[in-house]
Amino acid sequence: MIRIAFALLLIVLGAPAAIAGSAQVGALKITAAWARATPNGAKVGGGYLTITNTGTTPDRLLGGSSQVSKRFELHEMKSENGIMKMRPLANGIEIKPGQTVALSPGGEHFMLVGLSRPLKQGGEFKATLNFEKAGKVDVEFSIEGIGARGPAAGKSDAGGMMHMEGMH
Ligand SMILES: [Cu+2]
Repeated sequence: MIRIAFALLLIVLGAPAAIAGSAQVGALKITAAWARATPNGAKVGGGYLTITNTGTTPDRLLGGSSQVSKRFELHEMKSENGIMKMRPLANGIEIKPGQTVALSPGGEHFMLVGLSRPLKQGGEFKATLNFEKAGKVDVEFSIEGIGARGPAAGKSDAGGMMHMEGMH
């Protein structure tokens, strides 16, 4: 019984690291990191995620880098004369204490500029986020369909199952 309990404990402790799309640095929790698949030959792609500040001081997402693009820029969408345009966020995005900020299609997003390979649905890539106070943290972005609105449901559950099977 003790051995079984210990094995279960290992699974529970090991699970967070195994979940793609999540990370934590200091008081900042990052979840649902995903990107849209890109057509062959595309030079840019969009990346999205959710950040929650569980701490007592504000922090700021300044930008980052990715394994699959020359630049990993923070952009916002703004309507100008009825036309949606995007532009770089020079000062990043502030996350106040207790606040949850979601980057999403049609809103603030990461722009992968100068893709070194197409983003293929079902794959993933690693990116590093840079926060003003919390510093740097690596996150795995899952790659969803070209028209996806968010990360596929149940993906993290599947990862958990694989983890458990590995214990046998
Ligand atoms: Cu953009």
